[in-house]
Formats: sequence, C-alpha cells, structure tokens
Amino acid sequence: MQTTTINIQGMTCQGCVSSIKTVLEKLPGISQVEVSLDQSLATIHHNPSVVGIEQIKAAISDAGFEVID
Ligand SMILES: [Cu+2]
Repeated sequence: MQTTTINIQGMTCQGCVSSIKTVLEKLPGISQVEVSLDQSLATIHHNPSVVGIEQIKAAISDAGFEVID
C-alpha cells in the first residue's frame, strides 16, 4: 500500500467531498480515501501495482475537479 496526497481545486462544499470520495472508492486497488475540504487535499491509500497516481488524478478530473501539481 502506498499513501498519496493530491491537491484538488474546485471543491466548495461537503457534496464535492463526497463526490470525490465516491468516485475514488470505485477504483480498483484503493483501500481508503480521506478528503479535506479545508485543505483542498485528498489522501489516498492505494495499491500502486493496481492503480497508479495518474489514474487517480484522471478520475478526479473526470468528476469535474482540477488536480494541482
Ligand atoms: Cu460541493
């Protein structure tokens, strides 16, 4: 398991937080997702041989949020 933190722009309320959580929890290889609205941050515990950071970022973008590198 690997822990990855991703900065996300565009979250405005707890609804956004749950959308991102729902989308990420559907991906294979992800065991735990924490999203902080205050910090604009997602902390993701994932198996890097199943799901890579790029796939995670793509899923966040597809959900309508911007990933900040
Ligand atoms: Cu929202």
